[in-house]
Amino acid sequence: MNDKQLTHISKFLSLALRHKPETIDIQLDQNGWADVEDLLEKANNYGIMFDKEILHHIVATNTKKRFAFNDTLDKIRASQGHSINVELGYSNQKPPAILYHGTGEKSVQSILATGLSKQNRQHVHLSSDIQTAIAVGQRHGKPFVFTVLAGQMYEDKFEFYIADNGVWLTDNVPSKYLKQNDV
Ligand code: HQG
Repeated sequence: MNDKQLTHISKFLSLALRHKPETIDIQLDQNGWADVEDLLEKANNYGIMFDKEILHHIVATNTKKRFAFNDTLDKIRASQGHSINVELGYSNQKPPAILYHGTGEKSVQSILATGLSKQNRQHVHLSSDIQTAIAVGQRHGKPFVFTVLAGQMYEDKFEFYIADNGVWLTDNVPSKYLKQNDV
């Protein structure tokens, strides 16, 4: 299987495990886990052909480590990025003093006016390195990176979580904690 085919399956997994499990008639439990056998069977019925070996390969090699198995390897979930309501079970954790958020230049004024909000997802997504933020911003056109005063927010009792793949999550970022960066 070539890289293009693997990316296609990975995107399909993001759809099924983060946004629309009903597309292939699978169910996620309250913590976002899907049964691996069920996922494989329903995906194949839907015409997306891959087996357990390929699934393990994708989970292991995915650049952003988007997916994770449970300890017994019979369940799989997305580590973050959901639009559907799941309880990922990450505990509140002290973030680094500074985190970054990449966005499109067209959203900057609105973000300055109302702060960062989670839009369709379950959290606002932040990264500890600026390169990741630039790459995330590029998905939205000309990229723009905000510095987020995460340490100060934490002192002010905002909660932060770190997903299994290292992405930092929080509920919202009021604009007073944002600084602008030109990239
Ligand atoms: C923006 C990808 C106007 C926000 C990435 C972002 C990430 C506002 C967009 C993960 C706003 C939402 C998430 C406000 C926030 N006014 N715009 N008040 N507040 N926004 O895709 O952070 O590849 O839901 O800046 O790598 O871009 O899918 O969030 O531009 O980790 O694994 O609203 O998705 O990971 O866009 O990306 P998104 P995101 P994957």
